[in-house]
Amino acid sequence: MEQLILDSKTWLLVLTGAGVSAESGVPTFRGMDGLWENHPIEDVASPQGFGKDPTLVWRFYSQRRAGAAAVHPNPGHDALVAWERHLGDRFLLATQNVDGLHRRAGSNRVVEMHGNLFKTRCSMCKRAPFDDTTVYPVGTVPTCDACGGRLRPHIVWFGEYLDPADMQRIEDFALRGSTSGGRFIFLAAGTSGLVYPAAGIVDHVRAAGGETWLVNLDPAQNSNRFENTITGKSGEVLPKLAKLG
Ligand code: BV8
Ligand code: ZN
Repeated sequence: MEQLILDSKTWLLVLTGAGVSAESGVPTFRGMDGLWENHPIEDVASPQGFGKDPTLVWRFYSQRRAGAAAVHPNPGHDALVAWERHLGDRFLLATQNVDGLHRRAGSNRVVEMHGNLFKTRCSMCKRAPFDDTTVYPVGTVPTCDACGGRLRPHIVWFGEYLDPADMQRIEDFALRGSTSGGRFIFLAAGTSGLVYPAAGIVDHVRAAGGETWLVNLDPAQNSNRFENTITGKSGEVLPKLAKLG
């Protein structure tokens, strides 16, 4: 397999998707073929869905919260921790995953673009999102003890904007990497390249002259926009892919 040389000249931006957590036992989105208990994912991961049936949405997220708490990081997560430790502030991990496994594995330089299953916020008042591991009983919708409004998962749903600060952090890193005079590399792993704006990062990197790599089990929607594509399981490929120089 080709090797990714990570040395003192390398700047590396990594994007991960559900495929990186698949070997930990977390179901992927396309693996659920966009359905959950025969509900289209947009019905349980959108503000409209939450407005229509908050009990169903909380059942979906409580189930995934319990599921994510019961699994562990896999060697793919561990490899990314090693790369961060080697590259320091010339490494940044942007993840679409909400399962919290990157942080549990030891990643610190992480942008959780789509939120986190273990955070809850009020859908009504400006109370800050808070850590929450509660698996709420089926049929209940938790309410805010400050304003009585419905609580919601601190997740970016379809049709909702990502946190501008998160996107800014990714863009700033890509700008520094691409103007560093070193080698700026973007590697996406375990993502079907369907969901924007995450799926568009590869285009920004190419426009900035960066090198692009994709590690995925199947061809992704945006595979053809990557210069280097490695087909395989991230838990097997990532630990062997990098040569730390
Ligand atoms: C936004 C939180 C502005 C929920 C998620 C039409 C065209 C283009 C865009 C749009 C459009 N219509 C609407 C949009 C915008 C929409 C979008 O992109 N829709 C797509 C579906 C077309 N995007 C948005 O709404 C975003 N916001 O655009 O705001 C705006 C505002 C108002 C109106 C319009 C626009 C918000 C997107 C965030 C949505 N929230 N997650 C939750 O998690 O419950 S997205 C959700 O999908 C997850 O975060 C997930 O991570 C993400 C993407 O999926 P993947 O991670 O890629 O996972 P997937 O299962 O798809 O693929 C796994 C891959 O891994 C597979 O390819 C498989 O082969 C591979 N694999 C499997 N096992 C392994 C493996 N690879 C390696 N190793 C293995 N072992
Ligand atoms: Zn409130």
